[in-house]
Amino acid sequence: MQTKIAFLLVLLLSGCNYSPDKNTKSHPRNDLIKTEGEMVAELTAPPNVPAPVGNRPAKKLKVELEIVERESELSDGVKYIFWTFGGSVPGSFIRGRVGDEVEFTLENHPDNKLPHNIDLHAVTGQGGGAEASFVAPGHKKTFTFKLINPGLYVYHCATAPVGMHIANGMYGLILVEPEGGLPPVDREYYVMQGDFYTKGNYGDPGLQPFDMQKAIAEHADYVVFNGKVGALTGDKALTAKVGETVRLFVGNGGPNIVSSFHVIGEVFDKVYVEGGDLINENIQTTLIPAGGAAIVDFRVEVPSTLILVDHSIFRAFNKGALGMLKVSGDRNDKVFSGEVLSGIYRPEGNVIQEISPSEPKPVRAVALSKAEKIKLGQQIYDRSCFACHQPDGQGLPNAFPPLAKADYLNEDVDRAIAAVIRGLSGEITVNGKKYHSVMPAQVLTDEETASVLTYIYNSWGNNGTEVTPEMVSKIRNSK
Ligand code: HEC
Ligand SMILES: [Cu+2]
Repeated sequence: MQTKIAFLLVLLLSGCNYSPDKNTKSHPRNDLIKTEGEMVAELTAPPNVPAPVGNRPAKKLKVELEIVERESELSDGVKYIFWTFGGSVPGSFIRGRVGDEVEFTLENHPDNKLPHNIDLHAVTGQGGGAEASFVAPGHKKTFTFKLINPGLYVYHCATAPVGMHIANGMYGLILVEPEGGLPPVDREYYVMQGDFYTKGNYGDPGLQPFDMQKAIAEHADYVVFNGKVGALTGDKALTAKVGETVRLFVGNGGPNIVSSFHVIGEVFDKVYVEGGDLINENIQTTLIPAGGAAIVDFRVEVPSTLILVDHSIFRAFNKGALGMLKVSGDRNDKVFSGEVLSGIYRPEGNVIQEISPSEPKPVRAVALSKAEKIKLGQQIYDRSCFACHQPDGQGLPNAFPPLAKADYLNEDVDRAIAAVIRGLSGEITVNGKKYHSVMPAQVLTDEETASVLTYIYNSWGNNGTEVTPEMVSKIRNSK
């Protein structure tokens, strides 16, 4: 009995884990780290990040960040007045290391209309620097702080009304690397989610003012990565090669919406949870709070187009929270074989599903030009068709027919319009191959249908047909 108690005591004592080493690691006195020399911080616009700190000593780090209020696109054809740190949304990426003494200068461009400031979550001090940096247009303010805690931190404007300044794009990330730097990887990217509130609905063209009521109600019209629908798709997709390690510095500026960050077709080998020291492994989806961040690391093993999404999934396919990472290189059939066999399995029967349409959208007074249709059409394609018909309209063998150089499409425009607005089922032959599947009816306006088809007809070697809303309405009414 006595030996048992003694054994338990030993266990308890060793379980309490007291060791001076551990203690200093979790409570380091980074405020005492001495600096050697000074340097000007490299700042980068998304999706790029400055060079890693490596094993440089702590320094005096000079950061000069300019606030720019400017008009830019929230989506193709949708304009918005963004307020930015450094001209981009999210703002310039700032990278330092523990022990750095930052001399931070915030400049408010003379053409700006409003005062602003900055609250950096990496700062230990009053308001994260908000009071010290409050600056009117045509002025600049300098304050200093020491980077004490390593991690990935959000910064944002904190000028009243705070929500409005953030909603207009005033946020970014500052990375504080640990002593010796983060483990090196082959590629690093900067991705930040944000939600936007406009007077019009998603996709309504023209200059869209901020809508305070929707922001208060948290009814986002747009949820996007890097400030724009499509900022990371098509030719702006991120890239990597098979065998490389990729690190994403992912932030969420909010102002309201929490992100269920996920990459379709990949598993995160490592997640630095909430951007801190805790590393979780083998993660599918990581939660990124508004005003928070995470670092995700993964190795890419096979060629594919990985899709970055907020897995609160309507945001991805209907509000813009979708990006791409194109992985090129050799196949590895052991890791992923692609389709081996396919057949039709349809327990619910062949009924075409229709989503009940919302209120009809107002008809535009002036018809869109062909070029405008193609632009709008590409956006609709990326949102509504691409998941099945694939990025370049190539389709998927035995499942989704191609739209690129498709005889079925090019032969008969009325038939194509009908397929889009009513859906399509039963056997069809496209380019000599038989398909027997179901395409759901697409809930699109006449103009949207005309635009997406015009885009398709004018892409990928198709015959250049221009489809008008009138042609669509004729088919719709001939039911
Ligand atoms: C859920 C998957 C899915 C989505 C989304 C989808 N389609 Fe289809 N589409 C299909 C399938 C499956 C067929 C073949 C149906 C059959 O076998 O009868 C098809 C057939 C077609 C055809 C005729 C065949 C051809 O290759 O020319 C056209 C045109 C077409 N789709 C256009 C579109 C457009 C435009 C959109 C977006 C607005 C879209 N589709 C969205 C699955 C989809
Ligand atoms: Cu501001």
